[in-house]
Amino acid sequence: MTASCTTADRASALERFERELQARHLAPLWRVLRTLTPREPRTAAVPARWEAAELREQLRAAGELISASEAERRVLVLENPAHAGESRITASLYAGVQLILPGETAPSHRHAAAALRFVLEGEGAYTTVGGRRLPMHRGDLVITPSWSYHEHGNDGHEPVMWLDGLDVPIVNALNAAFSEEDTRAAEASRAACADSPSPLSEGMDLADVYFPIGQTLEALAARRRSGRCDVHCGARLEFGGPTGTSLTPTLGAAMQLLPAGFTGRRYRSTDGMVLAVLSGRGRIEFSDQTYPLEPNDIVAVPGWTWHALSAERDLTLFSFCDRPLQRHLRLWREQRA
Ligand code: GTQ
Repeated sequence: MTASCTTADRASALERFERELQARHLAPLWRVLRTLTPREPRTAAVPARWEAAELREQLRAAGELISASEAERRVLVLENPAHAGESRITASLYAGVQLILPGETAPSHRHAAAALRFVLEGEGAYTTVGGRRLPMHRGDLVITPSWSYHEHGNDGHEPVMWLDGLDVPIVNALNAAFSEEDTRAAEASRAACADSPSPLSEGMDLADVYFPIGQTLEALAARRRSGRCDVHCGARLEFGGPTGTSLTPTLGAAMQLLPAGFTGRRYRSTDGMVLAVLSGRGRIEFSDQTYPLEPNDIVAVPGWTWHALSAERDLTLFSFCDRPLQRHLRLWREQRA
């Protein structure tokens, strides 16, 4: 009797104590310990897919309703359903799809966030990085490293669409975001073509920022011929500098080929990932749902989420992720079923 009274008294005293702590900007760790240091990652982000036809339709509508000069960048941000309003597709990655119409330009600027562009559709656009104009064809990958000036334009006759991947959530979590407009003459007027000898900004090498699709597919075909086909991810190549450095300190990217009939085993890793289908047909299976994969579909694969890939027809997938940062921090882990 006495003991239970004491227990109840103590419980209410503790409750009162915890309420009083709040006013002093103190908090009891014993209430949040498992949230702060979970047994394993528990991401709020959920798997999601954006179907190519629907994306294209919404972008077309955006093209009619807002000009590139009004928008500055005409982009539809891909938001994870569990993170509405937060401009993130996974906990740590930003993704958007940008549309640039013939004759439009998106003015030169730079920001602390690093970016990559993977071209989904249309001919005739370019991105200028560090003073060098890089033509963009479907499947090309263009990197704009942190704090490098970049501008986009479309000299062609068709709308051009690409996937933007940025490390914005990481940079913002670190409260290290800066940006500025390019106050010098427009980059485009000075920019030379990629195949002219005009140098890039100091410390930048063309091979580090520009990955034309032809060379990517050649390398992938060679990987496939070599017979090195992983049971989880098929023939997979990570983009990187010539010396094996990662694409950017935060973001990595890869192209992978799953041969027709491939059924991958389940896999998960701590990095978040965004997939874009270059060609072919297949599907991605999560624990609760399966999405078909068709050209230009985009899928969010949150970190530490089981998934398995399979191909009906030779399936070529582009992806980007925050694996380089996690590796550098020695946090990266993977698990293979
Ligand atoms: O093209 O510079 O999707 O600054 C988001 C922020 C694209 C860009 C985005 C950007 C850009």
